[in-house]
Amino acid sequence: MRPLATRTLATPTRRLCELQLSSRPAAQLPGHCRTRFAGIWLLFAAWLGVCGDVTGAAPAPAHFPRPDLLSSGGYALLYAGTDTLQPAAAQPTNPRLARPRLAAMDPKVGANIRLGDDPAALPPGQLAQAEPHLARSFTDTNLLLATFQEGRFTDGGAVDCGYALSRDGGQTWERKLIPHLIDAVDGGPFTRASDPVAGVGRDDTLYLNTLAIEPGTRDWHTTIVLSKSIDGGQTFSRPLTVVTSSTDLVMLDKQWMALNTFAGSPTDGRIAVTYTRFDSTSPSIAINPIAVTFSDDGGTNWAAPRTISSPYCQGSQPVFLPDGSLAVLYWNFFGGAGDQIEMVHSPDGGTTFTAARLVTAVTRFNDSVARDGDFLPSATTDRTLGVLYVVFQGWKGGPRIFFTRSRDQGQTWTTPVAVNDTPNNRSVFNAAVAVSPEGQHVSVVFYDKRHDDGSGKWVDLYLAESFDGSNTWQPNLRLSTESSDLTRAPLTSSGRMVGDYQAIVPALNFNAPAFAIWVDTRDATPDPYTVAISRTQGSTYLAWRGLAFSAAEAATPTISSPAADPDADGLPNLLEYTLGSWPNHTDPDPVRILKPVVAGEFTLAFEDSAVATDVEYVWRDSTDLVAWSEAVPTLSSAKPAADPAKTRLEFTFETGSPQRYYSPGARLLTAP
Ligand SMILES: [Ca+2]
Ligand SMILES: [Ca+2]
Ligand SMILES: [Ca+2]
Repeated sequence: MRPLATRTLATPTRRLCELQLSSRPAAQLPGHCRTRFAGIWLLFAAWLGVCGDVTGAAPAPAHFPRPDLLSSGGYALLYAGTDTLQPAAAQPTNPRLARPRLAAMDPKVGANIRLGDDPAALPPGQLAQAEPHLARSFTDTNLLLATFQEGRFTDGGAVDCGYALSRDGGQTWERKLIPHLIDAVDGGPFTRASDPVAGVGRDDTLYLNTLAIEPGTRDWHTTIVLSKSIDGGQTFSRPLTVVTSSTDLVMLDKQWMALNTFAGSPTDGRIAVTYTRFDSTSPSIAINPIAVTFSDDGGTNWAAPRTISSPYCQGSQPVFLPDGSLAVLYWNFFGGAGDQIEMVHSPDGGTTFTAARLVTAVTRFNDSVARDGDFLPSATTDRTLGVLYVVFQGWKGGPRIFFTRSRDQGQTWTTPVAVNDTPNNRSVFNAAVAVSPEGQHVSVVFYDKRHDDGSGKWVDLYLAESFDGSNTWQPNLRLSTESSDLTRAPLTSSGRMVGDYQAIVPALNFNAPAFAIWVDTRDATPDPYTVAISRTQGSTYLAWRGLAFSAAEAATPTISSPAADPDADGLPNLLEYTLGSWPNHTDPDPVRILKPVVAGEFTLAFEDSAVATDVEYVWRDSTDLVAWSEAVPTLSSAKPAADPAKTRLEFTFETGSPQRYYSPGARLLTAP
């Protein structure tokens, strides 16, 4: 039955269970560099210098949430031995006989790729993967790191967590179990594993964050661990302890990891881990607030955990913002509006937190067949403006995948909009969001039952996509070429387990596509699959204006027009947009002299957004800063920058005599 469980803990489990239940509870550039003398001219002479002079709370609830509304992983183990459990799913012997539909895919959608075979270490009959997550390198767009539960138990957790690494942009994957974790696999310290999260640091250190479970003296004992690889995935460290239960009456659950990959921000390189702390140490009331800890040394040492939410929360999502501050979103079961998503903000990246800010109230939706992430929002940010983007499943006249965003660090949020166009109110669940570095390409994946035959067991992976920062949404796209039969997944007490979450990483430019990961059952047992989704539209100034400015500011041309420079840093908004800088504070000089002036020639270089195709650069020069004329580069080039979201531009000018000032400018190719 449970080949790798070393102990049955029925008695304390039942006690704790009862306690819980009863205690209340292109830039078109430059390549050809059209230097039209029209449009918006920008004066950079002040810092560009003369050529040749180069410088360059809610009330306590009446009832504790039902166990089926709490999370997966460790917590479900609390109910082992009770009658809430159901037998394992039968594995069909000839599943292809029942396989429905082969989809014709949109050309932008790549092949569905299975991430390798089930590991030999898994017991026969326990070959289900679940709960996949995915991360991607910032420097090598072909490097992808996936992780997922391996050998899901019906009563919580898995035999192990596994990972898969691709070095060729998702075409082939090398798949292994996370080493040094599980006793029965390779002598590791733990018995089961769950809730895997992948991350890649800016230095390409690979991180796998796991909830590890072992029998304790009274109940199951939980430890959140971090495995890391500093050799590109050749080897992973022994698991580093992030935080461990102080007592078996405290169960850690549903952790999530965020890496600060924003160079130059005050907490650059910090790893933050949030989790739910199910605490039954008080005989009168059990609580489950969100807690946070962080490490500044790659996971060796961790800050003392602190509680950051009210007592009855779950589903935390930490997100570092470009200024190094930390947003943590989570679900509050007993907020002022009942079920609601909240956010706390830590300006110092994890030490001090604001009071909770309401994101939105939610009417919860649960799929009838699948166990799903009905209280797990998915959150992310862009890499320039620090807008927060959040998706979640809910109910509004039917099952919906909702989207909301905040451009002011969670103080105000847009009214949630449904982004699925599923006909007939068919079920949708397990939403995950990714957003492009400049913030305009928003990709949301979710399970969708629009192709179900009425049995309720068939799901597909679908995509909702916006190219204008979520102002408008494209028609949903099918991503899975075949429907998956949920009844091939392990049957937990709260439904068929393909996972409480899945994931997507964003496209980084037109050539580095987004990748979604999900659990698919087409090959008899649940398996992790990925699919690439190409970006097909660039960004626009208009959408940027909506993300960078409030509605009032966007309606004020002196603040938000392309030529305006509200932060008076010499960069008009149009260049703030293409360069990916921030229009509301001074940015360092983005245009640099690349080569010193020699023989009457010099080269200017800078990097701009690889997806801004509605702008062209123009140049002019002057000998006296008064009279200006068009300056035509003798040479211009555009090539990929070290940052895949950027293009490196170079313009070479002949200076002649006398000395001249040069002023780069840009103009919109389309009217705002
Ligand atoms: Ca499998
Ligand atoms: Ca400016
Ligand atoms: Ca600025």
